[in-house]
Amino acid sequence: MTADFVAWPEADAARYRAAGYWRGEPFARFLQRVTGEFGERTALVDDRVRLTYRELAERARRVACGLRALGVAAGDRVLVQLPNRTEFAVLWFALHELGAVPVHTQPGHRHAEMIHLARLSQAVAYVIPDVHARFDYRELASLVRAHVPSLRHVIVVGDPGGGFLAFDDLLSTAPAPMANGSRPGDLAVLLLSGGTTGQPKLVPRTHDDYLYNARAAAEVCGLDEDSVYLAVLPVAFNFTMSCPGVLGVLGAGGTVVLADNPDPSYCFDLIERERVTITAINPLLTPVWLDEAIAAAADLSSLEVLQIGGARLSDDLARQVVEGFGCTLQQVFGMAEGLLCMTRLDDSPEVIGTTQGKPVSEADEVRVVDECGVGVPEGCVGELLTKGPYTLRGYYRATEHNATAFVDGFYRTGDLVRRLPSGHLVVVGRSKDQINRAGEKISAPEVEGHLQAHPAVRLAALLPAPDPVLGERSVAFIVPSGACAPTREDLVTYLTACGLAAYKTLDEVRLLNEMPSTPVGKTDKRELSRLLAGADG
Ligand code: J2J
Repeated sequence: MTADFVAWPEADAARYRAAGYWRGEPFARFLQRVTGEFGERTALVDDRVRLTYRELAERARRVACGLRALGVAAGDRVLVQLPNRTEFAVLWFALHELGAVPVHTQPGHRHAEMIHLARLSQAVAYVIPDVHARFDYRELASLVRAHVPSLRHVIVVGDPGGGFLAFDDLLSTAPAPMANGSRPGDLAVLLLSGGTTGQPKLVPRTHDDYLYNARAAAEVCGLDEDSVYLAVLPVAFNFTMSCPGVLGVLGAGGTVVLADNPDPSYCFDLIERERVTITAINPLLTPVWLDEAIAAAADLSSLEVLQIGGARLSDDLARQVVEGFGCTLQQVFGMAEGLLCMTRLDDSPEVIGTTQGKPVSEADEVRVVDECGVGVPEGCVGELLTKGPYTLRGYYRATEHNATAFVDGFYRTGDLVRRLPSGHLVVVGRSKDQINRAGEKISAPEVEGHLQAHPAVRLAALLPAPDPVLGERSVAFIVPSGACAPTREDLVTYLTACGLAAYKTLDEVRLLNEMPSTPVGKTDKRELSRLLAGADG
């Protein structure tokens, strides 16, 4: 155990090494290796540039040298809030050249999340675009830097404005030899957890475990040098980064095409132009893509695999996808914390259409338990617990939370599943205090904390309600503090002013005179769920 994260017990680690899951290759060496193997092949494509493996490595080296000149050193954490552009990958590998640690954040995060993540990670630098999706990240970065003394540098891809550094200046640094002492068991990346607590948590992933995650996924997906992957969801998302995503494709010698936005007509043009073979979307995008695929003029014949994950895909939509796209559907049930389940490309249509897949590694251990932690019979619903060679053993700097989030080294996923005799899992619900709104995870306690600081709110509780488009919508139950009850608009405006990402919105507000509570005085969310179910029919 280090101060910051919980390492695997040595007995498990030795087993994972002996079995060849962990290969002792830090990401800096991974890049050298794939550059040696695939040097002149195309590694990355975006709307602006195409980079070969060699060019990617050279750029990463230059940026690493530029960062080193700024004083960024091995072990330092760096916040990365970049959209899907080649600079994301160049920066990511530059940080690994240095032995520094990227902290993944989402493009939608605003000052509440970013200040918290900067403080939690004690980041020394923050890398942003100038303007993306009509939002000026330089203003956000000014605010974050003013609140977090550890943040010494803000680096901007694009126009740095006054006072910040230009990523392009780092790129023009003369490359020099680099050596870092990264060990394969060291922290390699901090991912963002979906969250069930008051403040977002960070998931520590090591070189050994994260590379295995990507390689195992790449094997399941049959990737090779001819694979062309279209990154549609944000690359910072674990799904897009390593399931198999950017890292799995680069490991196989394939090409990653980065889409600036998920609009189907734009993405379909990319699929046609780049002869994309595999891509990944979430259930929210699925009907929109399906409509366009049916109507499309674009040639999607190169597409072999369409991965869908992040939220439950309905069996009905799964059937339509298979018919509409004419390629193999792969359901993906994953989590930043580790465990990755995928349907196999040769699973029967029934299995692909109705399950969320099975673990990618034979070393993944899965338990399905009841509320007392006792295993349930096969086929019955229970909470999914898991441990394995790429599932965390503790959140980053979160000793107190870790005491309840794990049991016997197993991570308590908070997902309710049924396990079939084949090992495939069906996700049927959730016991954790989270809303999965269109694949974006909202921690209920985080939003409740903000709502309860509103002067017109005495008590607040956030719950999911089924929604035909979003999958789940967020419903806030509010007990007002006085006669003047706040409206939904008041509260949404307030949450925005608090600096929360826009997806943590309230789709509906219901007023109550009193909050139902449990015998120990906690909000009774079961009762609120019953209320919701009753009212919804
Ligand atoms: C139901 N719920 C799902 C699915 C995730 C691949 C794919 C997704 C994520 C991800 C990821 C689901 N059906 N198919 O990291 O590598 C819900 C579960 C899970 C939580 C994790 C990947 N796929 N979920 O979504 O860390 O509740 O990762 O525990 O954002 O999403 O969320 P997140």
